Amino acid sequence: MKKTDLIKFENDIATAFNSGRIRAPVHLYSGNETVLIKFFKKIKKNDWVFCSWRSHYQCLLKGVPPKILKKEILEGKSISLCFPEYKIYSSAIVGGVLPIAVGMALSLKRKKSRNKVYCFMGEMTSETGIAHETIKYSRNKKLPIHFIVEDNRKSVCTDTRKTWSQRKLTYEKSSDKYVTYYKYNLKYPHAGAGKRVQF
Ligand SMILES: Cc1ncc(C[n+]2csc(CCOP(=O)(O)OP(=O)(O)O)c2C)c(N)n1
Repeated sequence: MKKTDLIKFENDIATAFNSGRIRAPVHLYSGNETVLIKFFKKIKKNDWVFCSWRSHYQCLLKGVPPKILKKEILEGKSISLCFPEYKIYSSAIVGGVLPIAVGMALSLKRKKSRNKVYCFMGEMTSETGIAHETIKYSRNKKLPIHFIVEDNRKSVCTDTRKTWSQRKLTYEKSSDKYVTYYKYNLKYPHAGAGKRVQF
């Protein structure tokens, strides 16, 4: 899938949301297409991907057909998209997928599988206790998992660095076997597509 396809998909969802055709929250991506396309080149079909409420790009890049994805989103499932047949799972609870992703990695290790888990999270999620514990546990137990911290600087409308009085976030600039960090600029608001929609 190309950068322009990803952007077109999100723009299409934004239009559907703003016209009141989606009666549940949507969290759109923008500005991180190139980095995600490059990252997904190493993710194999049988690897597992775990995401947050913001997961349209990961679903598309993991192989979920755009038509099927759009249907689920129009039905109001954008914040918790799960497609086990494509090995992608998400949760709208901050930190919710992290222990599940670690459990999956532990299971893959016990089964001596060659597959891996990729777990995406926002930078605010990465500062929570559960993120610190799951990353520490995964490193120490040498689990087949990789965490990706996506920094758009905001937790809903709050500046993440101001919240913690911390100029440099814990995983900022991390790039090792277990954690990748990257920064991107979101053109959309935290949720929705800029127009107030009453559910
Ligand atoms: C346990 C829990 N607390 C609060 C929320 C409300 N909430 C949804 S997204 C979010 C901000 C998360 O920011 P970040 O992890 O940086 O991800 P982003 O949305 O910027 O991608 C919050 C507080 C929630 N979904 N779950």
